[in-house]
Amino acid sequence: MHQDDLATLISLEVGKITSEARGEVQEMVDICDFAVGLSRQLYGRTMTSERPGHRLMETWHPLGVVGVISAFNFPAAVWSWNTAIALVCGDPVIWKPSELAPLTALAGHALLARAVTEAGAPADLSRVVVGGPEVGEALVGHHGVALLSATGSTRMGRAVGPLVANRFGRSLLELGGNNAAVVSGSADLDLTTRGVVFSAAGTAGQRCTSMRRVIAHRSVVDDLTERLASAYARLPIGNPMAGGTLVGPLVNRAAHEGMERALEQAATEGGKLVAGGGRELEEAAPDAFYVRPSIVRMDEQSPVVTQETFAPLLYVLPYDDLDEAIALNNAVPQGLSSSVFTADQAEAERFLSAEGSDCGIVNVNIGTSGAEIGGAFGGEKETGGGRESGSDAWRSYMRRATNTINYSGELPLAQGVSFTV
Ligand code: UN1
Repeated sequence: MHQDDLATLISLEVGKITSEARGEVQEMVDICDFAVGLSRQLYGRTMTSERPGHRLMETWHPLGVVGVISAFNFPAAVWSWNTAIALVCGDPVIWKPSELAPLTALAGHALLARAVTEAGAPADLSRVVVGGPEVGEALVGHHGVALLSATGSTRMGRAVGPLVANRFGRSLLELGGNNAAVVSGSADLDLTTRGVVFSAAGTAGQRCTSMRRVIAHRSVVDDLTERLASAYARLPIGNPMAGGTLVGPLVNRAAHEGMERALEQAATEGGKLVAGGGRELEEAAPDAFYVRPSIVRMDEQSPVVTQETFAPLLYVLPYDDLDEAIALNNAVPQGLSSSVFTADQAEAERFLSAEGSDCGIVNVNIGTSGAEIGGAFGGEKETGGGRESGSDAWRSYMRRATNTINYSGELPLAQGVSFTV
């Protein structure tokens, strides 16, 4: 096992704290286990034929080469979700990792290459190509790439999606999120505070599933904000590989600038800073961008709140009734993850129902991040619509053939059509 070595590389390259970096490697291990079992469960259906002496069924075949473009924030897990499933579906994989995490990519890929050799499979089943946008463009434009699975910003997805569609390739997009928790008046505020802090400040707010909005009932919004602000003030920030640290650095200067810009915009839109707001450890580590996770109270969902800022910046808004909270949850362009914290089962069920959250991930009494690999992962609207990882996400990596087999010796036509020559 190389869990600790890979986790160290992830911490070094992207600043993830050790526990989360190990968790990411665990996600790799889990999806590999899942894929091995899945390899015996790529089921097709058998349907009753309307014609006597006929059988109707579907079979699933490998789709072809899968191109994977992954982001810096999950430099090992997202590749693994795609690759483990693609390989058991019979598809070779070409991977373009983030330019910010090439070492994790080379190490992860070397482990796979070893496993491929040990299994006696063709060495070219999997390739990693480290490089800039030109590598991504080559995958996007190449007719030989049957499925392009791309994780990153909505801007990237907006560019990639039409290009792949134009050559009738398939794309699987996992783009931005703007994930909210609705906190009802009946919620357990202690549990809620812990859930929100992990999702909003954990990973320095750099997961697609990071919580960016709390929509809290007016009866609890002040109490909750105070609890969150006090938890934020106690967050240990620093070297991600030092024991006890909960918040490492942002990935780079641009991420810090993005957070600063959003904080300024929030202030002009009426936001009130209640926690954080500044850079930390600047003297000790001038090239690293440590920030104190921030909370901004807003009276309403102003434009800055509807944008995804990839940093630990949480907006807290009040609501008066659940319909309004659901409307606010859904009134953003992104649709990845969401949660409701409540002790009221009817409220939870409403949030989960078709009239509830419009996201691909909808949770009750846990935060928006930290999904298990067993479920399908992805979201709607500007999140791109793709589903990766568990459940039946494998179907995107295969092509389906519908087969009709006639063993009747006659030639009856479907729909009762008569055509005799
Ligand atoms: C991502 O941020 O791109 O649900 C993936 C989670 C992780 C995966 C996040 N299991 O937060």
